[in-house]
Formats: sequence, structure tokens, C-alpha cells
Amino acid sequence: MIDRVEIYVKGGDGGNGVVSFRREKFVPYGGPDGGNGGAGGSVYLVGDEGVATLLAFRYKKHFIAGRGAHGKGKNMHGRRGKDLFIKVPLGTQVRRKNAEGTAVLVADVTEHGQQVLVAKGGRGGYGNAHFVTSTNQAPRTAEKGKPGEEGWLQLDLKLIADVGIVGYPNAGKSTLLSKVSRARPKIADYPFTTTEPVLGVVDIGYRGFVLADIPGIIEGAHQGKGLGLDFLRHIERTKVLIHLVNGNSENPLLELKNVEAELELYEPTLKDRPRVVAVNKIDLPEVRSRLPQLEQEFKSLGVPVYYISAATGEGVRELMMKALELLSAGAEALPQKTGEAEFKLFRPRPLSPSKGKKRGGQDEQE
Ligand SMILES: Nc1nc2c(ncn2[C@@H]2O[C@H](COP(=O)(O)OP(=O)(O)OP(=O)(O)O)[C@@H](O)[C@H]2O)c(=O)[nH]1
Ligand SMILES: [Mg+2]
Repeated sequence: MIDRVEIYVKGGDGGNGVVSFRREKFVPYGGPDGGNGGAGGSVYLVGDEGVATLLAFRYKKHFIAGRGAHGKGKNMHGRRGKDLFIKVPLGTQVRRKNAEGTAVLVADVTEHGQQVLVAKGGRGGYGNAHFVTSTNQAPRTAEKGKPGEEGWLQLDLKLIADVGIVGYPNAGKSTLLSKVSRARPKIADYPFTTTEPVLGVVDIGYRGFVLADIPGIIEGAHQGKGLGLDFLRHIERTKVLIHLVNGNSENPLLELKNVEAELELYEPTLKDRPRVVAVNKIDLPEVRSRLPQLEQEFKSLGVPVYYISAATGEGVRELMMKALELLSAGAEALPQKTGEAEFKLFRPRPLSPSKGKKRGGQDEQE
């Protein structure tokens, strides 16, 4: 599954050079002193392990670096425009759209801190001081700044699921995924509607995560019954599980235990995977009326239990917040284990690209 966005990037225009002559009391023919324009800032993509999805680009698509300032008299050169650094998740493939509209691969962002120049700022124009020669001591020409590079990029990210929805066939897994993401898995009231995992990006405000709808699991799944083992492999890679239960089935708690047993038989370590249980279909009157009984039964599980309706959305946001919380807790646990002194992980200070001496300390995404 691939998530794809298109963004527009533009390097800043270079500032204009200026025509100017020195004017001083008692110096009759002051020489030319028009400064150069500053170069426009460039746009870079920067790999950042703290960014999980391309979600941010659904809201902001235009990225324009700062323009260079114009030159001034007294040989004053214009300031460089600010570079722009755009954080992208590791695994992002960058393609540039050419004149025919085809997308050509320009880079694979795979490492934290990796920078890819995607739109170079325009060069500043020379001021007239630059054009002095032995035969022309007082040039009256200055150059305009050059425009920055611009164009459309296509960013592709291969999705890897952070959170997996597991459960019996018909529990409402696909309905839940379609409620919280743009994914449109097939939904129907017969078992095994979903035959391969479907991924979607969940957006709950400040941080997104990738949610996988995993095909229904029945007794014997670990031996290949039902849809076989292929999709169980996808569960292995997820960091958090949402165990979805059909509140309208004959014995929801038994179904839950069966699925849990299958997961454990398939891979014993899955038992320790952080998880949350969600009892679905509480919009149905027959489920609502048995809620007190269900709550009583599920209390003993020792994991958080949510009562939701994937169809109407009731309780769904709270469930997603919980999944994100578990996910974030797991992510924090990793670097802490190394016991290393704290260092800035998410806001590296990128070095300016050209001419080493100039420090491009800007670090901005907005
Ligand atoms: N009333 C009600 N019906 C629901 C709810 N969620 C799902 N359903 C219905 O339950 C049936 C199964 O839903 P799916 O989302 O396809 O279930 P699934 O878990 O993906 O099923 P498989 O892919 O076959 O494993 C469909 O008819 C849905 O419309 C809910 O919250 N309330
Ligand atoms: Mg399904």
C-alpha cells in the first residue's frame, strides 16, 4: 500500500544587483559601488524518523523558500534568502514531475537527517561594482536576480502498519478502518469479506498512524485455516493491536479468547504486544441492552476495553486516541533503553548546502 501526495516547491528568487556610485564630499568621481543581490534560499527535504506519515502534506502543499534581498549602494550585498527544510518520513520516494507530467525518481530518503535539494534558490544579480573593467570604469549596468527553481514533486511512502485490527470475521474491522481513514475496504455481512490486509492513515489531529485491517481470524488460523498464514505475518510487524469484538455475536468473550489463542499459537510473543479491546456494534438495541453484562464479562481481561460503534462512530475517537497513546509509549521506550544522554532527535540543525561557511540554521516546516 502506497500513500502518495504531490507538493509544489520553489526556491527563493535571487535579489537584484544595483547600480550605484560612491558619493562623498571632496571625492568628485566616486567609483561604482552597487552591491550584488543575495541568493534565494533553497528547498530541501530532510529525512526524519519522528515523522511517520505524509499526512501533513494533505493540508499544506506549497513550499517556497525565502527570496534574496536586493543589493545596495556602498557595496552592500543583499542577504541570502532563508532555506526551507521539509521533514519527510524515512522511506519516502521523491519524484519530480517533468514537462510531460511523468514522475521521475530523484531520491530515496532512507536516513535520519538525509537532505535532498529539491529546488535551488536563484542566484543574486551582480551590482554594477562587479562589472568594472580596465576599459569601463563606470559601468551603469546591474543584473536582475535569477528566479528560483520550481516544480511539482510526487512523494510516495510505502505504508507499514503501526496498529493492526484483529478479530473474528464480521466483527466490523473494515467498517472501523473506513470510518477513521480514507481507505475503502470492502464491507459486507458475510465472513472473510476482507481477503488481504488493507492499510489506511489515521488522522487524529496532531499525529497520524497507519492502521491495518487484517482479515478475520478463526480457530485453526495458525495452521492455515480460514485465510491462511499470510496475513498473520502482517500482525507480527504491528506495534499495537486493536482487538475488535462483535458485540452482537453469540458469545463475544469466547470469540475474543479464541482469536487470542490463535495469535499466541502462531507467535507466542504476540501475547505481550500492547493491545486494546473494542466491543463493536453498540448502536444495535440488542447489543445496548446487554452492555452491563458485557462490561461485567470483559472487566476481568486486564486490558482497556472500549465500547464503540464503527458504523456511527460512537466511541471511535477515544479508541484511536488510546491506540496512539500505546503506540507513543512504545516508541519512547525504545531510545530510553539505550541509556544514552539526551540529544536533539527531531530537530537536527541542517548544514547549509553550498559554500560550507554560511550556516543555514533554519529549521522549519511551516
Ligand atoms: N450495526 C452495526 N453494524 C456494523 C458495525 N460495524 C460493522 N457492521 C456490519 O457488520 C458487517 C461486517 O462488517 P465488516 O466491516 O465487513 O467486518 P469485518 O470484520 O471486516 O469482516 P471480515 O472482513 O469478513 O473479517 C457489515 O454488514 C457491517 O455493515 C456497527 O458498528 N454497527
Ligand atoms: Mg473486512
